[in-house]
Formats: sequence, C-alpha cells, structure tokens
Amino acid sequence: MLTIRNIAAAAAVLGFIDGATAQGAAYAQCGGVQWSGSTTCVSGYTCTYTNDYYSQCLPGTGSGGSGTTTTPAAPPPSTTLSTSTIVASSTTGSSTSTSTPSSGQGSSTGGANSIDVKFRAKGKKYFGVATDQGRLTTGSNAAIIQADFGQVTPENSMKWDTTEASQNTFNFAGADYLVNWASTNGKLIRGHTLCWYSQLPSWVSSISSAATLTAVLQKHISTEMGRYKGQIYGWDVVNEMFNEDGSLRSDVWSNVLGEDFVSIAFAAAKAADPNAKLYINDYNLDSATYAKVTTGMVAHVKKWLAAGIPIDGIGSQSHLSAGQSSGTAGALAALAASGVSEVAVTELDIINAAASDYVAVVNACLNVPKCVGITVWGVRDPDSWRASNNPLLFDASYNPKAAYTAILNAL
Ligand code: 9MR
Repeated sequence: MLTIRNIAAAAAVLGFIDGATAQGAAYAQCGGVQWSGSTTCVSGYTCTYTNDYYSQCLPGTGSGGSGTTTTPAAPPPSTTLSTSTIVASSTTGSSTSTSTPSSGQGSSTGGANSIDVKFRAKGKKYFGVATDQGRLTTGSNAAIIQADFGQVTPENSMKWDTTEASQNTFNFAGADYLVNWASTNGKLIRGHTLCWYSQLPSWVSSISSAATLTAVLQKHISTEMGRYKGQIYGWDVVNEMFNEDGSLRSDVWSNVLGEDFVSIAFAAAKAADPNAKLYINDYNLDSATYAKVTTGMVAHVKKWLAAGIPIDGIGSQSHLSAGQSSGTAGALAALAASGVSEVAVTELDIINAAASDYVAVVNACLNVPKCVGITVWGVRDPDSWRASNNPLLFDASYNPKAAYTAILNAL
C-alpha cells in the first residue's frame, strides 16, 4: 500500500528535495566552496565532507538523526598530489608500475579465473575498478587489480581541479601514473571526467562570458584527451548534468551556455580522440520509470543523437543501496533504448550489500546486450567514499567478500 510515509521514504531514496524543511535530499550537495544551499540533510542522511568543494548527503545518521551537519574527514590519498603546478613528463610514474605491494594481506582468486576473465568470456568488454596513484602504491591494491580487474578509472586524478587548477597550467602527474600503470598491466581505461560542475576550480565556475567558457572547455578537453589519445577506451565527457526531475542542473555550464555546452563538449572530445567512446554519465539512473532516466537522460540523448552530437554511450554510476539493484536491468535497457551504441555501469558500489545485490547488477549487464562493462568504485571498503557502509568487494584486509565469491560463482 502506498502510504504517505512510503512516499516520503521513496522520495528520499530517489533524491527529491524535502521542500518543507529545505534540507538536502539523499545524495544532494550540502557544502563546499561557493555552496549557498542547505547544509543539512533529510532524516537518515549525514552531510559528509568529501573535499573543499563538495560535501554530500550520504546514508547514515551522525549524532542526531535528521538535519545533520558537515562531518570533516581527511581526503583520500589519491587527492593529495603535489600542489605545485607541473606539466608531467610522459614518463612520470612509469617506474613502479609492476611493483609488488609492500604491505597488506588478503588474497585474490583472480588470474585466469577472475571475474573480469569470466565476464569477458560472456561477451562483455571488462569488469573494472576505480583507483589512482595513491591506492596503486599502497597495500595490496595493485596486486588485486592486476589479478581481478580488467579496466581502471581514475577516481580523482583526471578531474578539472587536479588537471587544470589554474588556467592553462596542466598537471597530469597522477593521470600519467594511472595511464602508464594500466598500459603496462594491460588494463582498459575509462577517462573521468571532462565537463562537470563539481571539483571545478572557481576560475572556471566564475566565468560569465559564453565565448570565454566555450574556449576554456574546448582547450581543457583537447589538452587532456589529446595527451592520452589512443590510450583510453572511453571518456565520461559530461558528468551529472541532470536534476532528479530530468531538468538541467543549474551550474556554470547550463547557466552560461544553455544546453549547447553538451554539443560543444562532445564535438571537442570527438576532435581530440576520434576513436574513444564518448559517454554521458550520471547517478540515480537506477529505475526505468524514474524521471531522471525518462524525461532526463533518455529524452535528451535521443534528441542530441538526432542532432548529430557524437554520444556513444550512457554511463549509469549505480551508487546503490541494498535491494535497489532489482531495478538495474530495466534501467540499463531503458538507457540503451535511447539509441546510444553502448551503456555501462560506471561507479558501482552498494550500501551494506547482500551478495545477491551485486549478482543482480552483474546479471543485469549480462542481460542487456549494449552493456559493455561494469566498474566498481574502489577496491576495499575503507577506501570508499562511502567507507562506513561496507559497499565494495574487498574488506579492510584486502580479503574478497561474499559478494566477490557470489559474482564469481554466478559467472
Ligand atoms: O570517489 C570520489 C572521492 O574520492 C572524491 O572525494 C569525490 C569528490 O567529489 O568524488 C568521488 O567520486 C565521485 C565521482 O567522481 C562522480 N560520481 C560520484 C562519485 C562519488 O562521490
């Protein structure tokens, strides 16, 4: 039965704003440099610091239940690159790419029987994971990724606040490390991300001239994609541009350029690396009937494809809660029906997942022909942006969890 309470709970899960209290909805932004909106969250969610530019309402209660405030937390190692602006040489970071981890226990059943190998045997392109230099040089991460995963996404090192913190001064040290490591170890790479409202330096978000913003976006994309031309499987060209109701997010891109920023970004991306798969990526695309999927992503992508914008794929981040993966197959099928040539699960993690939750996502991708791969958003629980909710496939000691074994068995 649909009760008021059920509707409220569903609204919170799906990310609607609670109008009565103006508290941030589930997964809404709730803090960061230049943030002027609500800094508290709806009941069951805590405003959690991720970096100076972004705090987010994440599941879990702080001390008080509803209306919680920012909880500072140290940024992960992967975001602590040198602050000096450098243009990294093309050999930066290549020397340790096959190093043996110095610490950490854990074990991996990977190799010839890895999830990646088995997934590819069923026609998919990869089963991957997010990482970065800080992780690859710590604990058992490199060994596990070598053995178990076939693709890597840089969790932070290719974002604008890292790669072009000051205009025209590019820092590719962390990104070079990741790309060199992946090349040496035979892993596909998904580039993440080129045009996003978050982790965007204020010198960009304060631009008000359409001509200037266009030139800045084109230069950023051509420089970053051009550096790795031919080495990246696919790029998240545009990230998180939709509101929960399917309308365009209000940010510097849409405010200054309207919808045109999408065609500008994809055209620049196509010119920079014509063979890379070009993706539009977002979160809360987890139900076929949700407005962000229907009137948001699918309707817009259909229109943009008809207009000749070179979009190859839709990425569904899939930051899920336990039980939610029952909607994944239908959602992926709906996204695929927009006319793109492929879809992918790009940032999978599942709060307090039962093993069956993970298996459901794997089966969903298997059952949708256009789904090319799955990327899990990190190796082990304590390194996740949702660390307190045990969302990943390896535990703190780098041991594979029940979900890992269940996926392997299902494959
Ligand atoms: O996992 C990333 C975390 O380390 C960063 O602090 C955070 C900053 O915004 O970004 C996280 O990754 C996000 C991804 O880039 C885009 N989709 C949501 C992811 C989780 O917040």
